[in-house]
Amino acid sequence: MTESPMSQSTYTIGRHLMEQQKSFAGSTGHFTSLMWDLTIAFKVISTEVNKAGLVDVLGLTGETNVHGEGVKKLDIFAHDTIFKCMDHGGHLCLMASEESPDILPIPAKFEKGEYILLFDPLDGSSNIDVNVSVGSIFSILRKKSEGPDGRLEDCLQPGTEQVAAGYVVYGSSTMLVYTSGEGVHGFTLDPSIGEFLLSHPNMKIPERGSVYSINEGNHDHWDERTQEYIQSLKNSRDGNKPYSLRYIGSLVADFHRNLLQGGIFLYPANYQDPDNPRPKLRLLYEANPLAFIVEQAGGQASTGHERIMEIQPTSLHQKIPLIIGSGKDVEAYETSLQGVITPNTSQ
Ligand code: P6P
Repeated sequence: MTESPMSQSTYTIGRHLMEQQKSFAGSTGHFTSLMWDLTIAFKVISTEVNKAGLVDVLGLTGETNVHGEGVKKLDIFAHDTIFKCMDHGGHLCLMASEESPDILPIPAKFEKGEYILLFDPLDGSSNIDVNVSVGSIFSILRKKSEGPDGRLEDCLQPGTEQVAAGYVVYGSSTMLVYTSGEGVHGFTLDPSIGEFLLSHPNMKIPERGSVYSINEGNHDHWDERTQEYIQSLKNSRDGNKPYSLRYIGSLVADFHRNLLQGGIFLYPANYQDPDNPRPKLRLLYEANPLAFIVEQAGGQASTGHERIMEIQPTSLHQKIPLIIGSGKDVEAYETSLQGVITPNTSQ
């Protein structure tokens, strides 16, 4: 059925979720209302992020606000907002947050469900003070353990077990991008009506980009093959222009740009110190959800040696090298690493 322009512009995420629910035989509606509850949390966070710069101007000292309430750091505010929006819906049996050292059980007074929510409530939050885009990232798994309460083992599932994953980028506009295995879809928040409207259906990443995203300041910490690969991007080849460096330092913003325009994001480990390779990005809260999205969009996500989504997690805050983006670019990097014996890089 061809969507009329009017129906396209009012194609809300709620309508999208209901239509997707119909396509899943035997669906109970739990996933739909879980996702709906998440969108509420993201709208609340978007409002706070977008007025963050006014904390001082409005006399909000950062200690107490006009209502006498403590003005929390935004990443703690985002964590608390997601937890409070998600703890009572009866769809989750457990949560885990990048901001919390341990698993987050559902309060005993609430009904429990079959899903687990892993989230990075506000990635790149240090960028807020300089008005750079930040983001929330989420990953949804299905409980595998016995009994009503989720357990740590339910969080430590490979990325291939994800039921859904997504991110919200709080930038010039607030945009939610998610997949439930049926392609990648982008919804832009219309603050005038408080609705996420479908703006980017069936997103696909170009198979090769012309942009690379990496913190060049870490150059001396990379292994030689990575140094050689990055150098090769700076040289024109096959008559093509050199790649451009675009690095915002906010994972969701860098990933989102590359998803739309093509390119490769790299956060290798520090191989110059084999005893302390120090990867930075987290497997459960960053690498796996973005890997699900990029693969559904036709791209790839790797440590440089193995597919991110096939890694068996060993701890909640495990860190991992992340090479993610256009498939041809990720493959070119993996090829450049052939023969490099690197230490076990996940911590
Ligand atoms: P660096 C932000 O602090 C973050 O976790 C990601 O959003 C971002 O990609 C990365 O760290 C930037 O790290 O070492 O380049 O500042």
